[in-house]
Amino acid sequence: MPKHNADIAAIFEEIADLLEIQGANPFRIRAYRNAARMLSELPQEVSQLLQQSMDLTELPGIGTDLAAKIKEIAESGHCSLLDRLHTELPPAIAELLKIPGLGPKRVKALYHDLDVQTVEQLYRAARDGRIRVLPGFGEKTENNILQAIEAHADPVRRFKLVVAAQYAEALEKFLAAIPGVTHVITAGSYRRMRETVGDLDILVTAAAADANQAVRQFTNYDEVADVLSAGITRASVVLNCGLQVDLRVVKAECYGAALHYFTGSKAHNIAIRHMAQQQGLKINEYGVFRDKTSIAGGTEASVYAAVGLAYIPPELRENCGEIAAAKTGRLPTLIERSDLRGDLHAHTQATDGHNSLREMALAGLSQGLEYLAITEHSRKLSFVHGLDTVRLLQQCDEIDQLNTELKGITLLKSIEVDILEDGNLDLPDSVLERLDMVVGAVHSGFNLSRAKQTERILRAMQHPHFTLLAHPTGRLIQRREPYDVDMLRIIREARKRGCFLELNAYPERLDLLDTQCRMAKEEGVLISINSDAHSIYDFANLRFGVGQARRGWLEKNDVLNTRSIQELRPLIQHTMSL
Ligand code: DGT
Ligand code: CA
Ligand code: CA
Repeated sequence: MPKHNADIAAIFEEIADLLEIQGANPFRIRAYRNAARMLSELPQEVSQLLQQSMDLTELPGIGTDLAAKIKEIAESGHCSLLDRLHTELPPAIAELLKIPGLGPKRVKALYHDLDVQTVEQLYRAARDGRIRVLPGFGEKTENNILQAIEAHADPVRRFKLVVAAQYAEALEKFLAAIPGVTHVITAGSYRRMRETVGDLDILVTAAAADANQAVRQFTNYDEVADVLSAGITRASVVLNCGLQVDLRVVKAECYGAALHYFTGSKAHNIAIRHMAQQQGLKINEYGVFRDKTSIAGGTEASVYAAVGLAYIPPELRENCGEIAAAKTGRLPTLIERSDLRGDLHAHTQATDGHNSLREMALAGLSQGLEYLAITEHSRKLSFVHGLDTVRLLQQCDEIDQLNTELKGITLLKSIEVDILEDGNLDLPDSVLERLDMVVGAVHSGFNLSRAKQTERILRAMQHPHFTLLAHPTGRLIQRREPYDVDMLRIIREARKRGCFLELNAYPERLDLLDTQCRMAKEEGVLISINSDAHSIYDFANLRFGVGQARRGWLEKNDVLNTRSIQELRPLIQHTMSL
């Protein structure tokens, strides 16, 4: 297939780029660039000139070698030189040239000095401060690179907390078994229970003599794909899955200071350091110092105490008011997993769950739950066999029967009823009023305008039987943005109607968001932390919901399902009486 001039020019440009990254003769490189420019400006297609048997060396800047290459490309569609270059250089390196500010010279330096071959490696190198030290780069260039990559969609994968947990827990176990290692803890955003994690920051304690052994074993861990750097007390690796892990080994007497430093957030650390400075103290990952004397650092509590603060739990460390609260004794006593006494959102195999009513009940019981609401989808969701009136009533009978047999856990009759686009519910009142509670959820029409979406949900909540709004924003982490809705109005309506909002603990949802939990708390609306379990294993996800709730400053009292079933019943009574 004959190539157009522009195609040939592009091939020459790529050849010039790759030659430049390889450090080829500048004259040779310039010849390809000139030829590319000439070709792109040539009014006549070279393929036609060739058909007319024109001698291409008559074109400006084209010698016999380039003429042969043009002919090769025009006739065969590819160029053997470029094919060869592709085998000599890493395939993704040309991608680097697309980053604004990175020409072949800089890519060459990055490749030769830092072994950077992909955009992802470039991002890591910039983030870790390894680029600024290269000749001709500097901090500003490094920042520009970082920003340019971040401006591209999804440059480097962040990992969902639940996924990061699988890798972190396995690694912690591996590290804990290394001789000489005493403490192992994953700090960073992971410890702060962020929804997604950029990389893992693992801290271990060991005596100075054992540090290097720990680092070496770490870099030899089975799943390590790439060692980015390795020193005496620290290393960075990338696992096969693409997750970066930074390891730091510290002495036990620095543990608290190091843990505080590597837990972050950066904004929190900066604010604490600033506070320390005002008190004539210096704070870093080795301790808190007055002049040269260490006054704290063995534990995190000692670090906070040294600057006059109560211990701040990691989930609050975002510099969003936690420091002022710690100063004045107003820190919340955050909810814990063991505070949860029930779960108000679960499915069975009657719709898209995998287990029977009985199996779900027994699994809930084994997870310490005293009650479990069964909330199948309603008929509109026909693709998951959503329940109609008849099937729902049938399930109610089964639950009544099962409740007479079960000990230690009560099943609540409920439904995850679809909120239709007009705000009506997908099942008639006559059946909803038979239930212990009604959970409503949006499963379609995500793109309604903010005004319409808000009205839709408010209308649903005004329904006399409505109890709880499930996954209130509809977002799926890294897959679907929240729908546009006025959450404050919804929260205020919930307050008015005596309804509740869910914090869905499904790892892909974690919905309500942390800031919205805080908003609900301020408005006095209780949140229900629910598993949305579709199998007996999903109750384990409640811990991620609790983590998110803690990020939202929630205390035991702010959470509906910390109540006993006796306390719960009057709260979920139909709101019709209001
Ligand atoms: P990530 O990994 O993007 O999910 O977020 P983090 O918070 O884990 O951030 P990372 O891995 O870059 O750094 C881990 C912690 O180290 C961070 O939370 C706070 C601390 N840290 C990193 N860079 C700085 C810094 O420049 N100044 C201070 N004070 N702390 C820093
Ligand atoms: Ca991190
Ligand atoms: Ca890190």
